[in-house]
Amino acid sequence: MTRDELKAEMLRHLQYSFGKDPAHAQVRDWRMALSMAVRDRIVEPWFAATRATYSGQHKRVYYLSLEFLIGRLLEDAIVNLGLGQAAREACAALDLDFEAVMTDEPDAALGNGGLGRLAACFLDSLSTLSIPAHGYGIRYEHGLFKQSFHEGRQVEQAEDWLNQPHAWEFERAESSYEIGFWGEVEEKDGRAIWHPGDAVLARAYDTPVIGWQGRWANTLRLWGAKPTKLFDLARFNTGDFTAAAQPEEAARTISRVLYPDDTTDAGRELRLKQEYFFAAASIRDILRRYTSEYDDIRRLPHKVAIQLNDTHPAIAGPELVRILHDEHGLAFDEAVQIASATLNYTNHTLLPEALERWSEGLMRHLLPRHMRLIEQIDDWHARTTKGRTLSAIDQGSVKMGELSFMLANRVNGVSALHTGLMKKTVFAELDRLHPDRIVNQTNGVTPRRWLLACNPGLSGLVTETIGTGWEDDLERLGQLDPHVSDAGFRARFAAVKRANKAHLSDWIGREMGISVDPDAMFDVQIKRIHEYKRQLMNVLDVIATWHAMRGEPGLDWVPRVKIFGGKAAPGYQTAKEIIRLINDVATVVNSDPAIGDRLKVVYPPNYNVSMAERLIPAADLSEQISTAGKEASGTGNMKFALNGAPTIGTLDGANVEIRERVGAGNFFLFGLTAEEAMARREVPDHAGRAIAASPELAQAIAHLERGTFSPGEPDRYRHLAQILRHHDYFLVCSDFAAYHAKQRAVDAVFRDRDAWVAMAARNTARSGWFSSDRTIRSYAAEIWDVTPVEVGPGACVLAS
Ligand code: GL4
Repeated sequence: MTRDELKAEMLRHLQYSFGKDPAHAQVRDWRMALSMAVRDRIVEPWFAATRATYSGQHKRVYYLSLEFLIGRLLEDAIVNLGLGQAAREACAALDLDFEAVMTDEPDAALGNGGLGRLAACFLDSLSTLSIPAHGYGIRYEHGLFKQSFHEGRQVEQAEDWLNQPHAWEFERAESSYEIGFWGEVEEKDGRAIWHPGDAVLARAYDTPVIGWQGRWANTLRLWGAKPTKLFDLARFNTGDFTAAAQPEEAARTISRVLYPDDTTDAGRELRLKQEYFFAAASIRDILRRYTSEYDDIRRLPHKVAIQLNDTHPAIAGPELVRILHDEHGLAFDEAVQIASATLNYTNHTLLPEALERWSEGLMRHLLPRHMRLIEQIDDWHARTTKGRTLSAIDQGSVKMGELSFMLANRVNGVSALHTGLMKKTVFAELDRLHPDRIVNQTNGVTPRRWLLACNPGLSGLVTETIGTGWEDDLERLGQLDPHVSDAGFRARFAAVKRANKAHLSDWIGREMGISVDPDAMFDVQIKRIHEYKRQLMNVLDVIATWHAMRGEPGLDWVPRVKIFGGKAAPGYQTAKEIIRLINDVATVVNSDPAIGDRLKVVYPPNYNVSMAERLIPAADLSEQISTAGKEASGTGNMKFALNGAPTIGTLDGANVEIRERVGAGNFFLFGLTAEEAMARREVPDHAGRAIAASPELAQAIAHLERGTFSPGEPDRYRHLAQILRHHDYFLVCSDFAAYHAKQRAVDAVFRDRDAWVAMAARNTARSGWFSSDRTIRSYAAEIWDVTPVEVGPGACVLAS
């Protein structure tokens, strides 16, 4: 598509789709016009992919996830379709600022963090690999809350991305399913019939997901909740207008908000309703598609693989058994066998508070038939495995992890370390009963978004050096390795990073009014705020460094900009205190004349996917400092390495594999291992001992207690200090000295510019394995038993 064709399409859409005269069009109108023009190019490959799947009777993958953190879609589509140049030129020809048009798009923030973003990367890779697939989730009206800071404290506001038309979705009013809740189960002629007491409609909204070079497109189908009857006219006519609108309100509530927490079980009836709502609608849709093509329901596992993204969709298991048994009339055992040959479950965390449990009472009340089936599944498992000590029902609650495991063909962890820990801890007993069921699938990230699109400087250099083709074959980055010893290549690599940093400095200056030196080290920690991720240890290092700088202002300090980004779950008080502390420390440090440009703390509010795309290409150092054994994998860690930022990190999650691949010499390792961490917790007063052994740590904590960063309110950080001294479960104190010392080693390498650039470039060259294409190929081979559909080179699939 040429510039002129694209421009003409934009003008056509502006006028005929949106009824706007170019003379009066705003950025938003132009952005919508461009989106439509680009979207038109997706529809054909999308149809063709669907036709090819039907005609070839290919097996399909269904990825069920309560979160899809897809971010902005316009640039993604432009990049995948190779329309970058045409789009830039068309915008220029229309006198539009291309970047302003791109950044006008709201982030679709239908997820909290890594788990949701992983689902989005997987969709991208499934399309790139031409694997027939659907993502299924909820079309939340309000995605993750917007974060702002007031006097350093996090304030949450509702997010409203659907306040304006969403350019990428197609509403499918005809694809609606009635989803029941509550009610009774009737036993009749040996069969169970569930009569729900209430119901809502699940209506489908489809977003095409285009793969690399537009060769294939899959569908992200999100469910919106609607009332079964729109409006209570009788009540309206009596003048009770509020009551008349009540059915609509009650139903809509289900798809209204994303739960803003990815580590604790929200424990609310509404959350369970959301889970059943989307799982049931998805299962219904999957079976409708299957039965439209095939007669024998027993062959379901040959044509369908369902992946449960954590336990949030776990109720899909009992729902599938219910439909096969109650509605299709299969014997119970056979129904369970077919369901468990179809379903797979990914575990994303071992944190006890995040392992979902639902009270048996609530489950029985809301989903009476399912609770009965869960008991039977539990019995079936005990009967068929002789694992009688093991149950998914425990002390009045249903353990969704155990239930998902029992009903799965494969269960996977998301990094080698995490999978090993799953086998050793939470699922030890189940692993013993089913020794082949647990497999590892180390996470990955899409290189289209996380290198090609977000870092044009570096991707340009890569292409100039090794040619194209790496975009969907990321291991080719390995060909860069020999170039790292070439001083010319290193200089260009350094220039790209410098330009990205200058760009970010401008943005920080504009957005936050903080001036930062682009030649300082940009040290970045961006992720949800959580005690186990140890932002607190990072900020203690800032305090210790600041203290040392004040003590010896004459020393030749390596200038650093400490960048933080991330949201805390609204109810997580300790995390919110950490946020406030970072902001308070920033206030003191950034205005300290004794420090000047040598240390700055920057914490832009409302970290999201788009901000990550801005920060990662400009990072020098990647902070991956979780307590070993707690971060299941991490995916940010991969994005940083890919963009040439070495890691300072613990042996946790996928850090272990990153270090193996980039080489121990290109990774700043510190801290206790997972095993050592477990042992350390048993040592009496481990925190006190660590504090006594580290004057820097003792001093930093003393600053908290003295109110150095909370003038006039010395108690503000007493609680954090108490945690450090007496309840340091996440071993901040035990790891602090090693972390602080390793940061000085980082300084030393950074001082040697050439050594640093070589290290950074090796990180890029050796990160190819962390492509989500590799992850998806591995799921396809080891879990789903699907193969990519053959498509012609360079063109969209044949519409045969
Ligand atoms: C998470 C893990 O915490 C994170 O380490 C992992 O990378 C991600 C995707 O597998 O899943 N688990 C939960 S819960 N939220 C996450 O981000």
